[in-house]
Amino acid sequence: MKLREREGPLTRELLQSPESFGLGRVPARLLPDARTRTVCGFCSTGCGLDVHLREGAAINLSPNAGYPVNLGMACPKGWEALAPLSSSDRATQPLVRQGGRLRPTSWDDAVGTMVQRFRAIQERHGRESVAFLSTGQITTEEMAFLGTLAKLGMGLVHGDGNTRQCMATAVVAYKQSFGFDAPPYTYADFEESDVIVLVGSNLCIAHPILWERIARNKHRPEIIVVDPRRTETAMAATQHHAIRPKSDLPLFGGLVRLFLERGWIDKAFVEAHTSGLEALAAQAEAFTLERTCEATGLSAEQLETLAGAIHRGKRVSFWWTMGINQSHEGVRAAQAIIDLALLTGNIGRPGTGANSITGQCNAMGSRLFSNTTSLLGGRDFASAGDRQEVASILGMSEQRIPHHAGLAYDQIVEGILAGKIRGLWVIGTNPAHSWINQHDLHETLSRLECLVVQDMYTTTETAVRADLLLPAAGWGEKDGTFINSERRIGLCKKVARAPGQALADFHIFQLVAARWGLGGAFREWSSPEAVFEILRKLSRGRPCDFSGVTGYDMLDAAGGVQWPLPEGAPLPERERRLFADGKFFHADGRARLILEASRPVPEPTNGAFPFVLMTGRGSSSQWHTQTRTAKSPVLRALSPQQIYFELNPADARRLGIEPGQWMRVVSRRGEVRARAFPTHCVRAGEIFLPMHYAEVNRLTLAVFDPHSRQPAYKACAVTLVPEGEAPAA
Ligand SMILES: Nc1nc2c(c(=O)[nH]1)N[C@H]1C(S)=C(S)[C@@H](COP(=O)(O)OP(=O)(O)OC[C@H]3O[C@@H](n4cnc5c(=O)[nH]c(N)nc54)[C@H](O)[C@@H]3O)O[C@H]1N2
Ligand SMILES: Nc1nc2c(c(=O)[nH]1)N[C@H]1C(S)=C(S)[C@@H](COP(=O)(O)OP(=O)(O)OC[C@H]3O[C@@H](n4cnc5c(=O)[nH]c(N)nc54)[C@H](O)[C@@H]3O)O[C@H]1N2
Ligand code: SF4
Ligand SMILES: [Mo]
Repeated sequence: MKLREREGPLTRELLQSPESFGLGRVPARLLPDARTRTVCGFCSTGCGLDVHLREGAAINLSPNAGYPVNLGMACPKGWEALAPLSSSDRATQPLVRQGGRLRPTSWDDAVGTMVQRFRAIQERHGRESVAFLSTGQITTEEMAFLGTLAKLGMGLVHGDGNTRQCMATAVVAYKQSFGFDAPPYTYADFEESDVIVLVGSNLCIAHPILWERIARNKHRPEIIVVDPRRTETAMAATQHHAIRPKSDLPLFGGLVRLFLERGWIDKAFVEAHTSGLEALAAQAEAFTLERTCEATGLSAEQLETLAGAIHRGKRVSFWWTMGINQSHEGVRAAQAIIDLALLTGNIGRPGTGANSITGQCNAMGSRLFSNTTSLLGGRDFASAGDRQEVASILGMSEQRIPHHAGLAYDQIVEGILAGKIRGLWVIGTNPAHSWINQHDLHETLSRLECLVVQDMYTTTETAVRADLLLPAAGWGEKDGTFINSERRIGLCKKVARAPGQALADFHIFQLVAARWGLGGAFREWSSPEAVFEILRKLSRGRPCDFSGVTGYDMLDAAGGVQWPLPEGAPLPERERRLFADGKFFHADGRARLILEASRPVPEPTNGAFPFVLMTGRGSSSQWHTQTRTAKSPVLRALSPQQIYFELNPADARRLGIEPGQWMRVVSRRGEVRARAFPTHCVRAGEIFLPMHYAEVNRLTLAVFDPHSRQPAYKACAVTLVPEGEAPAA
């Protein structure tokens, strides 16, 4: 093959190696029954899937019955996980922009060009002028490789992930409250609770198998949903409290005050295991019943019903997702939920917890090992001790490690606008669709001197803007581990051959390292399992210690292992939760009670923009920007193909809007055409648009939580205009 003849030795080796490229050799563990277990590559539930193989290649799959997560169940995306791999728009060879068009080139040329351009930019504008944006959807081994290569090798200072759009709020809330980013629960808690409080979390759509776990609860639980919308989950609940958008902090602050006032707290637990009660009580003063009712729109009776259920519960679990995280005050809202769990002693016991449910298959891996917000292993870039520890484990100089975390996603975008960042490497995320305030972002990306995009497809909104496109293998085409929401490390296996010359991200990082002249520094990073060994070492002694996981075979045999599992600890039980001993990760072992005053929403509605726009997941068959799920005919058949917005039938009647009518949804930043879907799921004055359609983020407002810098995708002001008319001034 001509292209291959032009490749350098490492590239040639990778392109010929059956392990990385083809399926020439079938790992021994796959042979006997022509079926192997892997974990799903979509959501953070982390279901176990059996892949059925013929001659070593996947032909079909079914949910694994023995896996402790999904117990034989899978959602439509899991069942269809193989479909996106064979799509015709797969990136099969590196592409480089020449004369305005992307043209095929060799791996050697592509990686050479990337290295040469990034180096040139760094030489002209300083090390900080090249940054990366990565993802919660590659393996932990790949994330660690990328973060270490970029920051300790290539000297990049700034790098962030799409987890900023997603989990940053929960991370900061946990770090401040518990002393470490540690979701405490295990999925069995869904089955053990007698009261389940779901806040801004639409499990039926976003985590269907976790909803199935609730359905297995034998304690006839009270299921309480706090969500402005009457979602599929709210419909199935026993209580639904439709609060005003972004009034979660007033609500939970109000509950904290009420519980303190009535003495509905677990005094012994609070005294022994928390600090900050006095300051909490002082802050809680402001959250009066009147204010809570006014801010949330709930009546005093509704609040009483909610509070009473939590108070009477013996095992109360609180769960939250994007309704909380994507907010201008998400961190403090999450902490108010944590406060309530701590005050009532609902933590560390079966069926309890202040539990953030994460989003992507490996968001949890990224939280620990992407080397973006925190230094490898959940450490702190600013701590000399932490830097020293990492340097000695990696056998690299401490001087190479930046002394601060670097810019957050929005600051990287600002940096491009300001001309400080001129080169960007985007891996496994599609910001041109998913980032907030899209119009500005598209303009911003066009200012880059060099945009490198590493993706499975050539057609994503971001890939089409690339100067250089690196074709990546996807889930199922490579080995590695994911960490799910309940901290379970699961093994992903290569069951299909990547098309054309596409390479696993792992191997692309190897090529970049070699070409950058770092081959020696990364000699030990020779395979995913070798890197897993390095990660084990990096985890040792940390709260996330999994040094007791001896390797991939153990993960495979055990059905995944939850961290922590220190070396020498007994073989894992099926389920584990944190804080059973009441000891938290702050130096004094105590959890912090943190409450702050609520702030007004940044963009309130007014006469010109009278509707609050919320965005989020639309169906269980659509994944994010749909680069993968839209490739499956089955998933396409299960979800609306045209963009639509939900509005209340009363609003539709008042404005004379017919079901299915095309309307313009207009915000101060832009507009989209979408079809009206009148439904009582949203209240009058509120609108919901699924995030899966490319134009949605034209409308959203670039507002961020000040502590987590997570975008507030779930509230901005819009108006509705019939096609052909101008918005009222
Ligand atoms: N099918 C499918 N599943 C997915 C994904 C997908 O794209 N498709 N993505 C995965 C990822 S990465 C993530 S992060 C998760 C997200 O999972 P979820 O967070 O459950 O999903 P969302 O629809 O974004 O938001 C949840 C709910 O928040 C509500 N909400 C909006 N504003 C507020 C508010 O102010 N307060 C409260 N209490 N609620 C509010 C919305 O009405 C919505 O019902 O899903 C994961 N699972
Ligand atoms: N309006 C609005 N916007 C939102 C949200 C919202 O609720 N409302 N939610 C936000 C949230 S929570 C999230 S998580 C983000 C998600 O936003 P994105 O990360 O932009 O969404 P994805 O479609 O998952 O993009 C993943 C990309 O990686 C590629 N890919 C998949 N697997 C691999 C792989 O193994 N290697 C490589 N190199 N590439 C791969 C896919 O083809 C795709 O292009 O969206 C955010 N945006
Ligand atoms: S619930 Fe999540 S992990 Fe399970 S099959 Fe569906 S997408 Fe995959
Ligand atoms: Mo997410």
